[in-house]
Amino acid sequence: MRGYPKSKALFERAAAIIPGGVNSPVRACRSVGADPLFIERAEGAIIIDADGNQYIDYVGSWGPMILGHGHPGVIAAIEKTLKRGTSFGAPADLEVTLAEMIIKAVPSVEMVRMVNSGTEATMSAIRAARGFTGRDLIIKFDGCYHGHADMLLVDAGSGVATMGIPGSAGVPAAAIEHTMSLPYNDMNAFTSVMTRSGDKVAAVIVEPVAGNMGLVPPKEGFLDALRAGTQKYGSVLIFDEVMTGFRVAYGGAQSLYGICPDMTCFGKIVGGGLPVGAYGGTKAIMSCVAPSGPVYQAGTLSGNPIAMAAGIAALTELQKPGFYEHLDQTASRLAEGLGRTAKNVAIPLTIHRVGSMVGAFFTPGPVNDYADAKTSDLERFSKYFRKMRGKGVYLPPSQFEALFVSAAHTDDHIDATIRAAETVFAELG
Ligand code: KE4
Repeated sequence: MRGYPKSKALFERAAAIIPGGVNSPVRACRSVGADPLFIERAEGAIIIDADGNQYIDYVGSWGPMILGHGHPGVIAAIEKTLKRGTSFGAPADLEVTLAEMIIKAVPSVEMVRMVNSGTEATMSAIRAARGFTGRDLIIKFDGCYHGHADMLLVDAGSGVATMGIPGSAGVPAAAIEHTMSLPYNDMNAFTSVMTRSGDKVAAVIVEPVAGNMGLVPPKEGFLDALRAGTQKYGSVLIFDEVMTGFRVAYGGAQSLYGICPDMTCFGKIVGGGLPVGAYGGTKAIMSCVAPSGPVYQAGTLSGNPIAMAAGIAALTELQKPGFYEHLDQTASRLAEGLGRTAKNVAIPLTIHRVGSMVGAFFTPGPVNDYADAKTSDLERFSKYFRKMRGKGVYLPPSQFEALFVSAAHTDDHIDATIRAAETVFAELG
């Protein structure tokens, strides 16, 4: 039987001085009725808590750990670069190398700027799009999360295409008055808004594969409709590939679906587990960014050499022949196994997979948007989460997140996970 005394003691100390005892809300595990585990270390597909309990990890630091934890190539690159110092506040070779790798991997990106998080990437991309077009209106989609910049913390309005309402305390109505949120995968809603207001739309920002309402792939034609509509009215199409970039393919979701956005946002994998974000796009748009142009954006630690070295090492590994084929086979084994075991005990489970991202909704489905995702049985999901953690499987603590499989996950890890799920589903039935 697993015990958690050290995690419990650490959580008590943390809760007294850090909001909710965590440095990012989802880690608090509140939506699944559990306390967070404090992690001692991680290696490959395994994460070890402060009490020495081991788990097969499907959070992967929320996406960055596609190689598995503590990859020797990444660690070596960090150690080597540390000897040069940790931060210069001046340009260095490594940030140029990583920029060149991103541009080579993602042809729609002609220029790129490094930042320190996905939030900074999307916030800056929107400012650049507004500066480039001289327009204010932004369109996003319900259930898509683009970080916590004020203008993107929007809950869908009551109707299909009403202006958003603040999705958080502290976000003034003025901050989101130019942000509209539409149902994901709803081409008609999008097209009718663009017909009415397209010439006022600065940018449309979308997760090309949604990973923040659980995993919801784009419907056939949805991304094409966004591309056509933004092209027609001179709006900037921004693909938020913070999660999907270098995850679902080396060229990101845009390479899978054959859509060329005007701007792309990156994060997570591109930093190899260290704090990195990036935003890029056409030369015409990116030349508007200071100091080349009038759109201001800055960052003390942007392009940090240690983080750049980790990102370069990670992307170098991802280019090895067969990397994604093998990764996707492992993820497919997991998705198929979860679906099969749930079906065997008549648990309604809708499974989605895109590359090495896997989603499992406790609802009969289909799940094509946020409204569908919210039909999931959250109580049943919470029990599933707690029981799986008790059996040594570390899942994302929310129905509205995606599982991440890494190159360090073996068939044995997957089969052990499926065996645990078989027992848990039977108990939930
Ligand atoms: P960060 O600022 O957290 O680095 O990135 C924000 C962001 C932007 N765009 C997409 C598509 C994202 O998924 C994210 C962050 N993802 C969440 C997990 N769903 C981060 C986990 C957390 O908030 O702790």
